[in-house]
Amino acid sequence: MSKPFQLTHDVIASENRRLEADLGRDAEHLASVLARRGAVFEALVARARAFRIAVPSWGLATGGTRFARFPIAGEPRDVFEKIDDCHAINLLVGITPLVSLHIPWDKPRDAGALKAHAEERGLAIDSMNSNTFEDQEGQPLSYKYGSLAHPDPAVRRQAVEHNLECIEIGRALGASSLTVWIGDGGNFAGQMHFRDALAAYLDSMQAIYAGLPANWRVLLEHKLFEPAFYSTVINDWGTSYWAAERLGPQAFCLVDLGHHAPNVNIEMIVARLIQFGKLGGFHFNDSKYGDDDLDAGSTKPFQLFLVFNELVDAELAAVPGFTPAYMLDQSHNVTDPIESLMVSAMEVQRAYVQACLVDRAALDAAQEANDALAALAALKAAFTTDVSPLLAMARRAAGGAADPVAVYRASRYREVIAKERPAPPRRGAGIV
Ligand SMILES: [Mn+2]
Repeated sequence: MSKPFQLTHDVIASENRRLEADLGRDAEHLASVLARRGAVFEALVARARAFRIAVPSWGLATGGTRFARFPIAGEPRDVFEKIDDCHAINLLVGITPLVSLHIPWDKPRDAGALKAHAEERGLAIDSMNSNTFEDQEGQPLSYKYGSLAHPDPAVRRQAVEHNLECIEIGRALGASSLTVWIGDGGNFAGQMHFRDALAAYLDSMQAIYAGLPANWRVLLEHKLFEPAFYSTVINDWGTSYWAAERLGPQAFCLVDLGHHAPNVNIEMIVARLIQFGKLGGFHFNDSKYGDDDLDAGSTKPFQLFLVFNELVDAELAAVPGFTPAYMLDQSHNVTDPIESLMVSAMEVQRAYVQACLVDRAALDAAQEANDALAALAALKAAFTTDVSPLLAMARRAAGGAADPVAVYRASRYREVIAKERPAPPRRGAGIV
């Protein structure tokens, strides 16, 4: 069998040459604008290049809604092909060498072979995601009424065992964290005893925590609603923080941007978790109504910038233990998932670089002087700066594409892999 189609640096370089003259002029102009503000273009390129965000294996196939899923040709049929698509993404954007896996869908027959497959492509597995929100074939007990917080200890035990298995698989793959989101909750008032359910969750999580390797983290993901529409067990950051605090120093909170009520001040939640030493990571996406799982930065880019304003502030202040993991968690229903993931990774990187542009001295002075207008102006000056040429230069310097979507489309990657992957993909993995 011939080797699967791969994008190459040669293809990327020839496309980059086409854009070279314009990019050079745009970058020069931006560098002079930044210099007037005391910022150094090359230093920001270095920070942009050092930025890292993980791609979710479950985002590589077309997503779906509660109503339907419309697959596209060439979707990855197994975890090896998912890694191949992640490789293409990382070659083009240069900031996504990490992959988050979802068990059981990504459970490898041979963990060593999968690890080698990823490493050969310059990729590493970062976080293992468990699934107890859907039943699997052959599974003895159902998660219909919950998992880690189920009233029946036998169901809880089964869910704990699954999470411990995720850790074992992850250990063989070189992963470093377990992300736990549960669908447990109630659809009706009175369905669930709030305090008993949370106590059961903590008890189950303690058994999982006990199985963590010493260098691992467990990331607790809260969610206000869905699939349960009246109450959820880990409903908000406060409950998540309470659980992480009780579990111990290897437990942290994960913020999925879509898992809050509309208009909640997420950047403030981020600041609180930083201050309390429990911010473990993010699932980036965007939303207009609920957990829409739209592409990061597509709907509320200012909110994304404000989140990064808090993150960069903590980075500059060298807050002890501040090493959050950045991951995408999206559902791509009407776009090519590879294109959406590339654009989303770049939008998160854009928010990071824009936050790096904030004049912290001016912001501090405005806050000291209670000058609200000047404080907002300091943020807006950074947010309204078009850093696109800087990001393109950073990608180019890393061997990536100045315009990743243009190169991807010119390479006809989707059409070629569609021929190489004729069999229909398995029904998609879960979206959390
Ligand atoms: Mn999530």
